[in-house]
Amino acid sequence: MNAGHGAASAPGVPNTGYELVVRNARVATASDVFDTDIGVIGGRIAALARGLPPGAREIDAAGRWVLPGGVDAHCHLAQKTGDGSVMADDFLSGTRSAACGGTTTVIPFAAQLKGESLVQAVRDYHAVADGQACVDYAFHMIVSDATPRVTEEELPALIDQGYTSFKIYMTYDDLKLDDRQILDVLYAARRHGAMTMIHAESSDCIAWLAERMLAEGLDTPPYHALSRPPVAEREATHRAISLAELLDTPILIVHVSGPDAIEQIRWAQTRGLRIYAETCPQYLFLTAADLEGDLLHGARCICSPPPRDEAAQQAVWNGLANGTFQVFSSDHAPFRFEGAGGKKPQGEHTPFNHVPNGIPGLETRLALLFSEGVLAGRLDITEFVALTATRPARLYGLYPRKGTIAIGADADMVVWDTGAARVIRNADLHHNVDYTPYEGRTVHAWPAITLSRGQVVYADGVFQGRAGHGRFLACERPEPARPRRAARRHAPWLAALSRMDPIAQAPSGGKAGRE
Ligand code: DUC
Ligand code: ZN
Ligand code: ZN
Repeated sequence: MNAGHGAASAPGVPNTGYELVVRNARVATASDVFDTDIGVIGGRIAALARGLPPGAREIDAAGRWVLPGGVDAHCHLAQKTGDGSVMADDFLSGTRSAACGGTTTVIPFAAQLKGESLVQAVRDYHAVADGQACVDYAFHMIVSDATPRVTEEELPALIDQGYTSFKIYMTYDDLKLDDRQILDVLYAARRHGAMTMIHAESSDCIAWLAERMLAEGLDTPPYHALSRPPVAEREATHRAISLAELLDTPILIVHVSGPDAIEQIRWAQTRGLRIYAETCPQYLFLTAADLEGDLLHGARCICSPPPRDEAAQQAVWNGLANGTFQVFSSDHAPFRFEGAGGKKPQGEHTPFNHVPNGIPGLETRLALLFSEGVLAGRLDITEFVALTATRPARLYGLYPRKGTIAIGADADMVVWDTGAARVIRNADLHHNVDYTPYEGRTVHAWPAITLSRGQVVYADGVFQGRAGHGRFLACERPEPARPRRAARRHAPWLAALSRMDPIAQAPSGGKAGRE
């Protein structure tokens, strides 16, 4: 396994070729646990063996867990909004916060506003990202205007260039697509091999309830949750699954909040459909009660779908443990509580429907799950790695470069301190948000050292990275986004489309998504 060749050594250090050796590591991947030293050359893992010769730099893990750096496949940084709100984190502060929480790859969203070109949206997003990031990054896209030009020209070209996933919305007037438009987007995903992420909440159910609540003066944060009940999420989840089944196209349902949607997803998975699902810390550690309090206190925890109740938290834990969920992301959507552009555009009496949706969580995602999942005995360490690094990398075309500890992978790794209690305090975090929903919560795991391509970006409680270290990652077409093919037997309507549909025609095992 020792691939020690090539690199120059620092003055006075024997030339073993390793620019870095992480010694005495207890490594977990998505499938295995083993004790090893890790040799790094050129920012990549070059050797996994005990007793490696000295490297130019050495880190002694002293038997602690060394895990793949986190891949946060759902976070919002410097994203354009249409309502005057301003994301508190740009690529510098967001990726700094990520590094300090053990995340070494982020995938935020290049958002298309209605009427805008998707290509231009991606170009604009590069302008705010490139040169700023402290860890590596890829882009999802948000498709809010599914015109023929977008689905037939822009999406295929962008997918070819490494933007191989996009999110669509079933709610929010400025973002939502109707079912016909969703089918257009899914068909493009099918033809070109991309992964579609879906925000599944029923726009009309929510609007109907919210209008009536607001007319009655019921406009405080708890009504945000009451206007977006589980049934609205369940209905949209089922509809999204049905649209995906119609076109035999894999989808990933993002930020799933509780048992109603989980049951739909499990049902679809049991039917053999390629339906993937993501959940987030807010559905394990918050409830709708966190939206209560004086005036806008609860606006800090306004996000969509909203956090539910303790029974829903348990259902989400069960879904993590039984494989219903493939991904655990932060859905970091950072808005400051105080000040312009933040949670209170109309002051202390801002109605809930004017509070920007989203909560911060990039830096706390891994520690919360490690502590309450692994250390509390709810998840195996391998499952933790799969949920937070390996599967998101696979689902979005970054594996095996990202998301694992293996020869040839980027040397993105985290040495973990476990055992000691640590109280989460916003004052200790590195994002640009003036609160954390997890203030005062105790965790028993926290990164000791974060390495991005072999460079220390966080150690001993101190950010040690720099803007511009992070590189843009062009994504491959994800294998999990391939249609099931066998479904053709059960979907003769797709066979009828086959003259237009290269996937339906290609022999089994053929290349997905190439026209
Ligand atoms: N959806 C997200 O994915 N993030 C924040 C708010 C939302 O509605
Ligand atoms: Zn969403
Ligand atoms: Zn989000």
